[in-house]
This record gives sequence, C-alpha cells and structure tokens, in this order.
Amino acid sequence: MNTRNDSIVCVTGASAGIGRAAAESFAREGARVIMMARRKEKLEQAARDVAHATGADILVRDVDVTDRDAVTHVFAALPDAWRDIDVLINNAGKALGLSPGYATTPEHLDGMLDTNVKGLLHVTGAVLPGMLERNRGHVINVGSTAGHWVYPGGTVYCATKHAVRALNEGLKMDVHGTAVRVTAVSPGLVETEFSLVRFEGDEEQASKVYANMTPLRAEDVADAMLWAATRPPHVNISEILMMCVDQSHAAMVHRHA
Ligand code: 8X3
Repeated sequence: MNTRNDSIVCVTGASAGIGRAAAESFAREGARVIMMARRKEKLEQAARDVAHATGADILVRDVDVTDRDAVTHVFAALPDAWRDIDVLINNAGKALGLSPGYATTPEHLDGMLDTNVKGLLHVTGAVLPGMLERNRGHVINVGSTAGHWVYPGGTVYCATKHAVRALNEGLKMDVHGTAVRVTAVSPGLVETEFSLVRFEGDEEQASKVYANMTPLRAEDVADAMLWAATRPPHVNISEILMMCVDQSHAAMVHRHA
C-alpha cells in the first residue's frame, strides 16, 4: 500500500476491537476505508467516530460474512469509486464458549466455523479476483496464537484459527506469480469484546481473562497490519505472531500480584 495516495482498505468485523482499530489506523494514513460488520448501529457509530478522528472517507456496509450471497451482493454493488480494493482485512471472527470440543453446541460450532473459516473465504472470494485482475492488492488475515497452539476449552476455536493459518499459507500459493500479497497477523490476548462474546455477555468472566496483566490493545494489532501493508512492494510478510510481554504461550500468562 502506498500511504501517500488514497488506497482503498476494506475491513470486516469493523464495528469494534481490532477491526475498528485497523480502520482508524489505515484511515489516519490517508486510506479510504470500507467498514463492514453485522451490527448496523454499532458499525455506523464506529464509522462516524473514525471519520471524525481522521477526516477520512469511510463507506459503511452492514453484512454478515457467513451469508455468501449477501457478501457477493455487497461487493458487486459497491460504487465504482470504491471497487478497486487495495487491502482486504479479514478480521471478522469469534470464539464461542469454553466447552470441550466434543460437547460444543451446534450453535457455537456453526458460529465459529461459519464466521472464522467460511466467512473469510466468502469475502476473499469476492475481493481477490479483482486484485488479481489489477495485479495489485494485499489480503491481511487475522489469525491467532490459537492457530499455533491449542488450549483446553479452545478446541474448536483453535481448529478454526489453525484453518485460518492454512488458508493464509494456501492463499499466498494461490496468488503465486502475481504482485498480490498475503499476510496473517496472529495475536494472543487482546483486550477487546472477544471474551465478552465468548462468554455471551458475562462481564465478570470476561474480565478475568485480562486480570492483573497487560494484554495487547487492538491498536497494537492494527499497527502490525499497517507495518505489513507499508513494506516495499517486493516484500511479503507471511505472518506476524505477537503477544503481550505478560504472555509467553497459549496458557502461560504472568499475572501481577
Ligand atoms: C485470541 C487468542 O488465546 O484469547 O485469538 O484465544 S486467545
């Protein structure tokens, strides 16, 4: 991405957390940003905030990445001035529950697989062909330390993030011989709505995940994306695996007394 022009950046899951922070970071660098998410009101508020903070041109589209037809339609119907997406940030994703893999409820199973794996492919399938035609573009996939390690209660979530890592590696091979770049940014503990979603709104349980330690902030992850996207065009960052200093492995977290 050339930060001196008005590149077009599309972010999924942009209403909060890492997605919102990514939208703001790229907007600050002069990009025009398409913010996509499911929750319309929250998305519109986030877009207003980002536009206000950065002065950037923001386009909002509420879409559920699990709905393939809706995804196809939303990209096909983009205004001409917004069609040539330079950077796609596949951020929409979630963990649901902490049950053993074999006991995962059908709702949680579908929720994680459909969003984290199929949703990523729905969106990529709608955007990547245009990048290949233009021989220009960058797909940034939000992976996770859960794509490298498995932890108790995270069986299905970790499987989906292992799949994201495989997709990231495979997508780079799919675009081999073109100028299109593919990167995974794979964080450990980041304090966002992630745990609140996992525990279905239970704030006490969610806050315990980040208690007495200093997790990554969404902005730290957005920074890594921006760095990857602003390397010279011949450089492809395959993956950035990142954790806060207080985390050394999936379940190895230093809690301060
Ligand atoms: C988030 C990392 O360890 O909270 O993808 O599941 S973890």
